[in-house]
Amino acid sequence: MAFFSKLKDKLFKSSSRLEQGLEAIVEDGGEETTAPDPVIPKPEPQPEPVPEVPQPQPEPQPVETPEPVPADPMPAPPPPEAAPSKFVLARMFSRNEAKTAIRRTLDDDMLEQLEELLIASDMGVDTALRVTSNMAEGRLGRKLSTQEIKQLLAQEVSRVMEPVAKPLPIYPKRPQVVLVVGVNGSGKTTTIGKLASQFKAAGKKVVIAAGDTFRAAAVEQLQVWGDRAGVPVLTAPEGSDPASLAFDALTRAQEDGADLLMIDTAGRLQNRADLMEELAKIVRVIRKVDETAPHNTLLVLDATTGQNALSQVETFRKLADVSGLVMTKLDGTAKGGVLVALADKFGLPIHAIGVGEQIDDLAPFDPEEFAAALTGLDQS
Ligand SMILES: Nc1nc2c(ncn2[C@@H]2O[C@H](COP(=O)(O)OP(=O)(O)OP(=O)(O)O)[C@@H](O)[C@H]2O)c(=O)[nH]1
Ligand SMILES: [Mg+2]
Repeated sequence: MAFFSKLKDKLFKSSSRLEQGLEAIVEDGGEETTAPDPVIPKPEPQPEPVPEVPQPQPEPQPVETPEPVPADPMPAPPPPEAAPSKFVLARMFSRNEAKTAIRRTLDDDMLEQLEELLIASDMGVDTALRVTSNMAEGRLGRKLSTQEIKQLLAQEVSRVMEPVAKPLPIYPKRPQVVLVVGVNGSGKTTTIGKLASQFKAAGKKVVIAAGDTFRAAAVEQLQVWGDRAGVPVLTAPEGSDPASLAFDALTRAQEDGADLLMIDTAGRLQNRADLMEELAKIVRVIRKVDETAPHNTLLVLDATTGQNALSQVETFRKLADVSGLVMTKLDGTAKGGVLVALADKFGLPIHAIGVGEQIDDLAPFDPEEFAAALTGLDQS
């Protein structure tokens, strides 16, 4: 299955909520028209080219062309150097839309409804306002179909997400130390297991340190993931000092010539001061072995917590030098919009998204795919 349709499938709850909401908005006050609105002009051209989609796709899709896919369905007239697919797409849309479609005039009422819908999808008030006002720019008074609204929304969402879509950077420094933090149950251990498996498959030598020494079950869980990924897991007795385990793990990773050391941490401590002290101690101690460590501090967030993810970022940025985010549990939640709010508010890199509990359910973050999946836009 093409990755896109998998993501769309998995983001079904988010996309179906938005999709149904958009349909309801257009139908409310819209009317059936046969003549398509001639243009949805966008004042400025698309600034960024579409990034390459890494997954091979079974049939030719417009996203595979090296040229940017037009976000506006009917550019008129298309520039002479536009890719053939642009014309094909534009013709396709004109044909389909020319039949009959319900269109609604974009006015303040409609914009307000769109804002409410986006806020209800956990995009947050500020981001929802910004996105809708960008959608409206130069288009007030135009008649738009649901498909056109979806395209506009997807375009604006991917514009917000584009700058933060960055894979976990790999440095020449070996071993590269990745500290993984996040609240209890956010998916830290699972994400480490998935990442370890992917890096191993890419030929990297990976070591995991089970830094959550508070719960014996946590260590066992990590060992199961380590076995699945074929990666050694260094552990310490329950209740022992996580910082000293991290120290030993880094020393061992150096001796073994490992490329990557991933350090799991506990999500639940008595209070924030404890958590801060523990993370600070881990960092202090590993710096005795390598003063440049940790090279990445990954904050793992659970999408199902919705707006709460925003305050978690604020909290953890005070506790640790967070360098990037992983958003888990995007499958089965209607709160996927929170990722747009996070990107808009903090601008921290989003390295990957978790879309399930299995080892291969961690995907690189692709803004175009995400935007299309979130809005229910059919890209095929
Ligand atoms: N559906 C789904 N479940 C996930 C995903 N990532 C993690 N989980 C599940 O979320 C639960 C908690 O995951 P853990 O990896 O144990 O979370 P943690 O942050 O290590 O938790 P603590 O060690 O208690 O702090 C487990 O049941 C995982 O299977 C995901 O992307 N999708
Ligand atoms: Mg854990």
